[in-house]
Amino acid sequence: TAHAQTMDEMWESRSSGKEHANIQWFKDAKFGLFIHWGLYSHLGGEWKGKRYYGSGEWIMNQAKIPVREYEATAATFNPSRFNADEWAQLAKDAGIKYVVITAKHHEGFAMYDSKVSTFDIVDATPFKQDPMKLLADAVRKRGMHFGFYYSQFQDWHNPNGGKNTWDFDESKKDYQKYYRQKAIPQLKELMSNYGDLSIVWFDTPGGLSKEQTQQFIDSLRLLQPKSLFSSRVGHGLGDYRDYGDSEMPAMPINGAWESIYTHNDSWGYMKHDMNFKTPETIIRLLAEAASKGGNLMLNVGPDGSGRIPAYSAQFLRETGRWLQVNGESIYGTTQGLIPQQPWGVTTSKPGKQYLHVWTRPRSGKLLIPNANMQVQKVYALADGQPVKWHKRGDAIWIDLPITLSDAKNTVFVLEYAGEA
Ligand code: FHN
Repeated sequence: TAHAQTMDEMWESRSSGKEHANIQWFKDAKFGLFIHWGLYSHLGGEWKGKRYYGSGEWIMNQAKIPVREYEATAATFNPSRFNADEWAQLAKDAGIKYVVITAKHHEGFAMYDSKVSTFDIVDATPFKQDPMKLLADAVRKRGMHFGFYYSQFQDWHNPNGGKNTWDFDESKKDYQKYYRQKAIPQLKELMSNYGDLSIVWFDTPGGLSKEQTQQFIDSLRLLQPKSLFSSRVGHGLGDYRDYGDSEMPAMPINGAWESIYTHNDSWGYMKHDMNFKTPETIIRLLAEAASKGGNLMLNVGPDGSGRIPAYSAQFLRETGRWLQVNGESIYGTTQGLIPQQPWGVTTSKPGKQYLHVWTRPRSGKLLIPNANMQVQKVYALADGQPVKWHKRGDAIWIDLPITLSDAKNTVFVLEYAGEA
């Protein structure tokens, strides 16, 4: 009998069927860097002396700033300390494999040289340069993938764009006109003038039926057939599945997917938000996403002067140092065969289980219950030191060293023969 397909079932069937021909790099990548950077970064979560909390990139909406007043802030937006090579090198040092940056967020401001609107960084600011071009080149030069975020429906600057209800009457808006006059022409600019894009990251869909969304996708595909489109294009379409913001699936998920977290609480720069996740948290989120078969895309919010917050830079580098030693247990892995345990998570490569140990049991004995695998050896990934293990019934017991070499996440490799 027919029943409504759940989102999970829909993506399950998609992953067992026809996937995008260029999906494998994404599945292997595991670690992406998201960058929210716009006019909102210049405001930093403050408007007329009042602090706003939550998401800095929503300040125009939160403070109900009229379009004309918001536009005026561009006159003093001058990110003169922006350095594309520094950002790209930081990503590289952090072990990042792909970078996605906001070309236009809900505020409607283009962070690149757009001919479609003068509300862009080249025409409206004293900076007068196109940082996206520099960043795209710097990222690709270092062997990482590059993509653009584009808010395809919400546009608080355009009278026909979604969700500005303080200046415009939502019921009078012509969304089709917005797509025709702004979103599609701008996406075409981004997909024509910035070299090969690995990802186009859509966000908060609206105003299009499923058929119209498919047409929208098809017309853009022609420009960059190899580029992956995120699922937030809407209607269950797109090439890989994005979870909700700061959402990690509870169980392993088949097919290509991504979990999206931000480094502090805001996506866009917010002066008064210091709630940065520690390297330990970042590394464990990364390992957890990999253990369930997906990627982590971690966001940073550079400020209005063009600098990535010091804590983001420091903690990303520390994550990169961990990956230098332990990258084998993350990149190119698939979901763990051993489900999440009280001590941590696991990832897989053929014949190997990587045990990501977060908590050393008091007894020093690590339990893997219901393990049918034919264990051959177990050793620490960092230094290759073998560790003792034994089997009792269905369980494997591993004798951990007195101290774990890395309190954030110590990886042990369990090699096994035959089928698991
Ligand atoms: O509303 C946005 C938000 O500002 C931010 O860009 C996040 C990032 O995933 N996406 C939207 C909400 O899902």
